[in-house]
Amino acid sequence: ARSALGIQLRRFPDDFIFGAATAAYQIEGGWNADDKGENVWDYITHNNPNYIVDQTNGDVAADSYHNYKRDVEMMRELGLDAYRFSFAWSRILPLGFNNYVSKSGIAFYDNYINEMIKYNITPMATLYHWDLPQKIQDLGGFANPLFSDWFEDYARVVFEHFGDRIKKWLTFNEPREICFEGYGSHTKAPAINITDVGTYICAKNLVIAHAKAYRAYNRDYKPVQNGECGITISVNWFGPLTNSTEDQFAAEMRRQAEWGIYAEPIFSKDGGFPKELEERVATKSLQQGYQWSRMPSFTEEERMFVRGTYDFFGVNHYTAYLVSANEYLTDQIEPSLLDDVGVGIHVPEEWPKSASSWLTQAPNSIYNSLVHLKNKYNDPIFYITENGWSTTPSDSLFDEDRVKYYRAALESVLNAIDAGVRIKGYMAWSLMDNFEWLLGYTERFGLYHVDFESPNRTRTPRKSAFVYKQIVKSRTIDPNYEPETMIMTIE
Ligand code: GBH
Repeated sequence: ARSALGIQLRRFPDDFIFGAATAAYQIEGGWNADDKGENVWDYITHNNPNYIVDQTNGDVAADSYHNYKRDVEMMRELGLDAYRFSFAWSRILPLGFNNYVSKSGIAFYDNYINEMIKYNITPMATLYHWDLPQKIQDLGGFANPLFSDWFEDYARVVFEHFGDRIKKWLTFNEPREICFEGYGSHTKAPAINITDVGTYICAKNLVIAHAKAYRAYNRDYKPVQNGECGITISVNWFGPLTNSTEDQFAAEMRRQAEWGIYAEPIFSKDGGFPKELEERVATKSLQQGYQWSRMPSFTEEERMFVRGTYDFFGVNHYTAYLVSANEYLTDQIEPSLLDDVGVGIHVPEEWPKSASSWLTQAPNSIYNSLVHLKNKYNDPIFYITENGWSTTPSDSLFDEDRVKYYRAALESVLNAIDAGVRIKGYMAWSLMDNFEWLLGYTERFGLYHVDFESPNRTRTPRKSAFVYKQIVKSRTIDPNYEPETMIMTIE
């Protein structure tokens, strides 16, 4: 294929899957529709409205509970191969446990999935995108070792009802955000903020829960349903600030702290937590007066149980940071994960800035991340399960920065493919604007703008939607493509 100016363009493989992603709490609304139970985001936003910058919540969000047909229409407009969404545990099991399954919860997802299937859109489903039933939180949530059994129970209900149509499963979305932000810090619900052990205890129980669900699927559903199961981990790139040995080691420590804690037990040959981090935390714990390491260990049986429980590696990738052993150090709460690693983080001024403080456009960072993971974890199959760019609510529909970001990101995917990375698909975050957690509706990630003032939450395509559509259709990235109109149709 050639661009308008006659440049030879690289092509995505024919079987490469292009899609877009969302998450239940961020789009569905219907927070108490029928018999749905309360989850940790319902609880925190209702009881502590100031937790969210604009004091909003996901009670209605984009109202996909009622607009799901329009959502599928948008997928068709874009010509998507796939759609990644998540199930709300508290909609399916309102009481948290499997003694009661909601008929209306099942019906909602049946309708949504059937509508996708009708138009040949492959569903990719996440079992858990942060909306824990509040009752399970009251029992300690991810800090309770029984959590893994309750998660397996829930997973089995979902496999049982939907596995005939869903062939791509993700257990958890972003363990780092669940554990570090939700338990070791306070920037996600349930905001436990127990900095010394919160992240580590959650991490261990989470990977065991993942393994129980994976093994349940493998043993009892896969033989008939024939799908695949993985997990999505947030992997931003952490490279060294300089080529010094110190900075390279600092970057490795930070990678272990950011995603190694969750990836190593599942994807590495030996399993268990990352070794250098494990040693560091053990040493510091003793110095700090603990008689045990703040990072729990795996028994031999647990290590083997978790190891190898994947069919593919789901990667959410947004940005990169440069890591230094000596520069840009900031004071950290002691004891905590970030104090344990104790490295400095830097973002070069020249990397373009989004509306989100944490998100800049870093050069070739998908390639850097995937090549690293390929070498570290024995060449697994990858899907990019999220990647996207934020703008502010007042920015125009002509989202030039998002267009630039997507083009650069997808070029980086092609670079990875050229380097032999086995990457099979890419999901843009997000199909539409949605509830951006602590930032409420103040940051927008959608290919489609959503009018949160209008009762029916009108969706309107941005320029990036047209550009993405053209990429999906042509399987190439034409740097000069300009949509002729802003009127969207289904082809
Ligand atoms: C993803 O997380 C989520 O899966 C998705 O639900 C979300 O909407 C999307 O990104 C966009 O944010 O500056 O201390 O407040 C991406 C990883 C890590 C990004 C934490 C936001 C905020 C940290 N996230 N980060 S802070």
